[in-house]
Amino acid sequence: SSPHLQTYNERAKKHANKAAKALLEIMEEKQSNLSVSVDVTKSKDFFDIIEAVGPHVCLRKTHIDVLEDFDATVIDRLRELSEKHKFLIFEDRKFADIGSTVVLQYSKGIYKIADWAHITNAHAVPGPSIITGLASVGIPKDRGLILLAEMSSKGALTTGSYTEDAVRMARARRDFVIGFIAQHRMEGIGASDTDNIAGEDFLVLAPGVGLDATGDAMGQQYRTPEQVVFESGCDVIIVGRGIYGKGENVDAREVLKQAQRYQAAGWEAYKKRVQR
Ligand code: 5IU
Repeated sequence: SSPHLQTYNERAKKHANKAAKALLEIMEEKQSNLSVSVDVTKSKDFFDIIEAVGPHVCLRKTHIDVLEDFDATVIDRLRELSEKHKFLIFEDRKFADIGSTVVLQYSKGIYKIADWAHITNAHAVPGPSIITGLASVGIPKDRGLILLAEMSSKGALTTGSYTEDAVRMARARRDFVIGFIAQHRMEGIGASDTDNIAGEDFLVLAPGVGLDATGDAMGQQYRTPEQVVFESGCDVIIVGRGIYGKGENVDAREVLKQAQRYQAAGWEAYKKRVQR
């Protein structure tokens, strides 16, 4: 049956990519398909949020380059927390350059993303060479790549044949591309009769999730965990401001409360989806 009708555990057992396998196992174990996204600029707020939500999330999504007080200790602490609370780290880097450049952006510079991010993501716009480049760094480290197949923002150009081509690119590199940022399931999309799509299991990570708001002032569009996980079959809900609000002077109790609320809503939608 289609992967979204199987349990995360069943899928974990079959997945060949280690990062995808680990993520699916953590989701089942922690009963959480919630990824918290933390776009804050101060490392104190950044860590206050992670400490509060740690036990409730399977994945933590970072934009490491928005931290104003970044230094190497941030990575050490992030790693410690990832082990303590058992969540993976997803750097939402959205690589978009030619293969030889993304190799450098992924492994070098001040962030050295490949050293600590279990998962990162890339635009499909440069074509397959971007995957070749990132895979040359990521595969030896057991990393996983997510392609941007659909964006959540209003007027996004990631539609129709673009989305199909992104899925075809992923299909050709299933050892490294573990899924998509998208709003729907993607198995079989754009496949021809001769493509071997049996066993295809792409994780769908969906941003643009909110229980209280329908959007923001800059084109973000929100759907509920029920719509995203149950109706559209996505696997992971990515929630930012719905959990941490403005992200300044973080109120840990409120953040915890919201994380629990999203965790419960996401898990309930998943249970409803896989019940048979
Ligand atoms: N994000 C999106 N939509 C997308 C992609 C990434 O919102 O299509 I690709 C990111 C942007 C932000 C987070 O880091 O997901 C959503 O945060 P909020 O839940 O605060 O809107």
